[in-house]
Formats: sequence, C-alpha cells, structure tokens
Amino acid sequence: MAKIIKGQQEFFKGIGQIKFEGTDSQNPLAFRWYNENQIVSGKTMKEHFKFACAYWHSFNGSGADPFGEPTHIFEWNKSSDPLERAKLKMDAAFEFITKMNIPYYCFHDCDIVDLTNDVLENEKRMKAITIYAKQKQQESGVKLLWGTANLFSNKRYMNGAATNPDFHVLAHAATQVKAAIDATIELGGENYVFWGGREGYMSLLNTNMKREKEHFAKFLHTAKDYARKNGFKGTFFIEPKPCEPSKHQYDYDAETVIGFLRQYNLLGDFKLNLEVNHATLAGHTFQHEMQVAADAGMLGSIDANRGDNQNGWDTDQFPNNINDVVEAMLVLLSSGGLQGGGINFDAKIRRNSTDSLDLFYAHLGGMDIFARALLIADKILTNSDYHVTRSQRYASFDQGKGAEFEKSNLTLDELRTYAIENGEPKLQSGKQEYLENLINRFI
Ligand code: XLS
Ligand code: NI
Ligand code: NI
Repeated sequence: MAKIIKGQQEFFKGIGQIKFEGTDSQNPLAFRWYNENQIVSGKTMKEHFKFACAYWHSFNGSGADPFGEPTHIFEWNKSSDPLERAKLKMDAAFEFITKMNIPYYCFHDCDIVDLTNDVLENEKRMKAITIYAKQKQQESGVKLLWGTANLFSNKRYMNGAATNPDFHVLAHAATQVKAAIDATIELGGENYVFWGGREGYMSLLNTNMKREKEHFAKFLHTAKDYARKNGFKGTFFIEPKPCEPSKHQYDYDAETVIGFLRQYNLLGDFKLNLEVNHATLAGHTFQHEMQVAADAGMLGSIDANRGDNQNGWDTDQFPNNINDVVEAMLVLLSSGGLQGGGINFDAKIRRNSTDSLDLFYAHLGGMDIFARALLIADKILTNSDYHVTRSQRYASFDQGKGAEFEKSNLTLDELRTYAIENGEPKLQSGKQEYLENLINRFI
C-alpha cells in the first residue's frame, strides 16, 4: 500500500486511503475486486495491471470543449508562477495517486510544466520539475510507467511533427523528444511512448505520404538511438489511432503499425500501446487489437478507456463494460501479459462531473472492472472448455494432410487430390452462441 503523500496543502480533503473491502462492501469509495496482492494465474493483480494515472486528463483536463469554457476549476492553478503552479499540481497529483493506491503515472512534457517557445527556458523548466517529481516518487514509491512529448498541441505542429514538410519544425519536435527522454530516464521511467497526433494528413492533395513516413521512421530511429546511448533500457511504444486530430493518421491500427515497424527495422525496440477508444474508432473491437499485438509478440501496454456507441470520436470515458473487458483479459492471460507496460487510464471524467470525488469514482470503477474481468477470465481459462472448443476447430490441421500443409509439404495439385478423395466437407459449427453464453455464465 502506497503511503499518502500530501504537499503543504491538501487538495482532496475528506478523502482518505481507498482500500479493498470485497464484494460485500457497500462503501462506494472502496475496491470491491481490486486486491493488489491477490494472486491470479501466478502473479499479483498489482503486477498484472501496473495501473497508471494519466496526468493530462486528471490534472490538466479542464472540461472545456469547443462549445464551452472550463468546468473543472483546479485549485493548484492559482499561482501565476509557472514552476510554482507545476509543483502545486504535482502535489495534487501525488496526493490523488497515493490516496487511490495507483502504483504508476504517465505524462507528456507539457502536462508537468507549462512550455514556452523558448527551447532553453523549456529545458530549464523540465529539469526543475523533474527534480521535484523524483523527490515525490521517492517519498511515495509511485513509479513512472512512461513519459512522452506532446507533439500535437503547439501551433507549430499543425502540419505534423516528425512528418512535417518543414524540417525546422521536425528539429523542434526532436528537441522536445530529447528533453522528454532525458526526464523519463532521470525518473526511472519504464517505457517511452510515441503517439503522433498530427502524424498523418488532412488532404492528400498537399501530401507526400511516402516521404513523410520515411521521415517518421528516421525520427524514431534517431530518438531511440539517443535514448539507448543514454542508458534507457525500457521499451518504446507506438500508440495506434486511425484519425483525430488528423483526418488520417499513419499509425492507423495495430496491423498498420506492426507493418510500419517491420518495414523500417524498428521491431526490436518498439511495441504497441493500445487504446480501447482508438480500436473502436478504427472499426475494431479492443479484443481484436489486443489479439493482433499479442500474435506478433508486441503487446506492450494499454491505454484504458471506452468510447460511446452513439459517438464517433475519442470520448475517453472510463471503462465499465464487463463483457468487453473480460474479452480483453482473455487475450491478456492467454498471451502471457503485457510486455513492459501497464494499464494507463487515458480517460477523463465528464465535463459535468465537477465533484472532487468524481475523479476517485472514475479510477476506482476502472480498476475494479479490470480486476473483476481478470478473475472471470482466469476462471474461464481454468474451469471451462473455452480453449478446447477453440482449438478443436483447427483439429484437422493437427495430423495427416492438414499438418503436412502447415509444414509447407503440400502442392496445389496434392490439395486438389485430397479434395477429390474426401468429397464434400461436413459443415462444422463455429459455436459462437455457445461461447458467448459461456462467457456470460462466468460473469
Ligand atoms: C490521444 C492519445 C494520447 C496519448 C499520449 O488520443 O490517446 O492521449 O495516449 O500522447
Ligand atoms: Ni492514449
Ligand atoms: Ni486517445
């Protein structure tokens, strides 16, 4: 259990340590399923998930939208001095994170301190807030899951960062990445993320896609080489997303990113950071994206959230659908877990969720739904015929000519001969409804 770390001022007053109380508890501020030391399939829940709090949504997201002003009025924004304000915000962040007993956090450079248009000033600010963060981490035991640079908000990135047609902009993006990697290394960050919000295009009429993608790959190589040279041992993640803010983003989905990494010889250092709402925007289920990454040995980390079935954008709501999360946990457990990463709540409370308790309910619900889903998925895998039913569908490839085919020993002519000799195949049920019922039986 992390110890609560407060600054000089307590920001979340009247809220103490959130604890596990079990399913009989009626306390809305207690975990009912997330019991960090409970062992599931050989690992504690804490190790399976490595839950992380996303700095940007929780401590910067003001609730402002294109139609309205901020609704989340943060007390820590009162100071007019940027570093003072950053420190107060960090006090609030660590108070929240430790009260929630979340073991990790994630940030973009500009989440932890305001950036300017002056590179040297920015580097000074980043260094100062890194020293403060390091102290907070040491006091609390909270760790950095990943760091990243925001290469999409500043107006200079309107035509892209690493894929910008103007080399000068690319150099500024590199400068930010260097400082964010330095901070990540200094803070013992376990991974480093690239999400390319503007790495894509708005119109093909003005875009040389081939050249932009080549620049992107070269940028990633250059950043990776710098980090490795400076002792970074962690994994780099790419976070796929199909669109928004770009009309088309080059990191469209898991398959696309894996193909890109393979083409540009980056597979050795990079894995995927998959986000639920990005999967659904790409027209996939999250389970699909997880399976694609797991099959390629590239399941690195998760940005947990959910979209809205009636909306077509990244609404970043906290996860709460048990069926969806159980299906994701089936993939997680069957594939041996996340490689290096954890479960970062890249999710925000709604604009009209204005009680300070709302942030607690949101994370609590998210952590509990994952824990509950993990327990259910584990039971399905150990106490049901789920795996057997799936593998039996492929039994014809386990022996005889099917196995020969898998070993590349059959020609097209031999396949024809087999078809003639064996006549019309018997229909084999996919048993979809049986399996859907099986999942619900365990829920
Ligand atoms: C936006 C992305 C972003 C990344 C980090 O849609 O999810 O939050 O996770 O840059
Ligand atoms: Ni994300
Ligand atoms: Ni997102």
